[in-house]
Amino acid sequence: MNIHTVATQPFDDQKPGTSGLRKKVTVFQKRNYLENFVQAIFDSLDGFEGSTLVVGGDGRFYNRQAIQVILKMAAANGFGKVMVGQGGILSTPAASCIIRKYKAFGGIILSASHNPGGPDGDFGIKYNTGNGGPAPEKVTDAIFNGTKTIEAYKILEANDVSLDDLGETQLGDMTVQVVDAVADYAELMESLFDFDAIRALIKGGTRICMDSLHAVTGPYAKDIFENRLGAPAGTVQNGVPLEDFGGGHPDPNLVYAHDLVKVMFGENAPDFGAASDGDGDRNMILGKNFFVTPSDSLAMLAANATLAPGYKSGLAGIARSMPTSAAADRVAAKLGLDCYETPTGWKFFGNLMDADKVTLCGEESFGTGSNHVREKDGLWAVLFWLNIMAARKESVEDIARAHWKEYGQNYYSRHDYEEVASEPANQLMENLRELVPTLKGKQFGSYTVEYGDDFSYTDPIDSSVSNKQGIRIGFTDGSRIIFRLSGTGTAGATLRLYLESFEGDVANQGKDPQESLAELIRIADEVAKIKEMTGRSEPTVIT
Ligand code: VG1
Ligand code: CO
Repeated sequence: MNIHTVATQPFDDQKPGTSGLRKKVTVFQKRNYLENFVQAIFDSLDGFEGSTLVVGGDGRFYNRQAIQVILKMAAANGFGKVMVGQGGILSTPAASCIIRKYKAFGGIILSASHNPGGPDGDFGIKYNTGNGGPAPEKVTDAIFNGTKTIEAYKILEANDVSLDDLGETQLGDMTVQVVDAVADYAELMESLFDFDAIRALIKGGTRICMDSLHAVTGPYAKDIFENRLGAPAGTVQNGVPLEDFGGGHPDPNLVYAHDLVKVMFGENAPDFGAASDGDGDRNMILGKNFFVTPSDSLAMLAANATLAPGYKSGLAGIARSMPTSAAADRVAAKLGLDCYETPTGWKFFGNLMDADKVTLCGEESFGTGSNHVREKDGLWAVLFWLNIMAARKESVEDIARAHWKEYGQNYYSRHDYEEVASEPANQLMENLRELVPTLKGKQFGSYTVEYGDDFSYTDPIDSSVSNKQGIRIGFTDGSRIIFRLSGTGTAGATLRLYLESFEGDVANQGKDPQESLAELIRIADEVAKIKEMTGRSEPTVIT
């Protein structure tokens, strides 16, 4: 066996963000850049000798090259086996499923999720622990510290391994097993949802349209919807994963999933539409001419959860990220469940799920999931909705309106100012950090400030503290304005403004959220001077 120890020098920009390390492809192509980070991951781990690592990615440009490096480094560092998805493909939830099912030591997922791909696009890498979930902050901190002092990495000198044929090959002392990327995941879905009822729904004429945005869910969606559930061929559109996502932006929102929006808001629209993101962990749910906000989706899944076989005995609790609307809190209150508020990023849900405190989790950014894996899961949410529609025999819009009638409606919107200059964006946040605690009691139009702070979270299981997780302004009627800087972008800064208000009166529900939230939008600009500081007259993306 020919193991090389290669001398290297640290890079100073390898701090993992909300979801792993994300950089331009050209940065990852720098000599030793990927290798350093992978070695830092391995150096942060104890006791993996001879054990199994799961590896796969969203199929974007550089996925295959990166996997070859990781395989040779895993072999040189002493792993016993790597399970890799066929063609190097694994959606993020499928990777989580495989780590758990085969009790792997952990996994490496190659994805920059919703960020564009291709030679000039983005690439990303993250480590998931043995529970199948994103590494918690103490692990990502250890990895980051490792990248600052690294002096050498270990790699096996060997030929590339074929990733296209199922089965096992040897790489030094390590076994590489190429596994079916879809089968284990699809079986897990069949165990949670009533596939017979969904099949009958589709057979009965309910039309669905699933847009995979040329990203990783294509093969999963085709197998599940078209093969297993009998939906007609063509139900999955943009279903072939491409290295550059066809030049698109694999972000399932009303702006970037424009093909789907055209279909669902066009003439003769299908009954149900959905899209998922680059790595398959997020989802957008649409009805005929109808958009379900992700915060509402979490609340509606929770309220109807017992209709799905996997959740028929009820939920342990619900968790949502801080900027996610409080719609889920209302359901939790009514069902007598605990509800947790965490910082943005799925890694904060892991401890709560492992301790069986929560079953469902969700984020406003089109991410929903449950304890079936330890990642958010796009197709899972789609199947959950179809299961509920089949059980209730109602349309998406009917289900949503009935929900608002019962629980009230949390009007919600997120405004993203993408790729603004970093310095003024940081300044804007600094200004707010000082200003908002002084606003208590202050009147803005019809709103009175109840509190202003920078969200800090203490994990209820391990007591770890995460500070500076977003500026909040809460009003006495429960409305909220939140400001955060994105931790997933790779150019400049992205400012996210989150707005929420509550409407209990059925006559005022279902209106345009931008109109219902207009006063809060104005107050947000008055307080943060967004236009002045960013030089932008309007957001890049409104959802
Ligand atoms: C965004 C979302 C966050 C999500 C994260 C990773 O983070 O807001 O809710 O968990 O992406 O999702 P940020 O820091 O840019 O706001 V994914 O699909 O990229 O794993
Ligand atoms: Co994603």
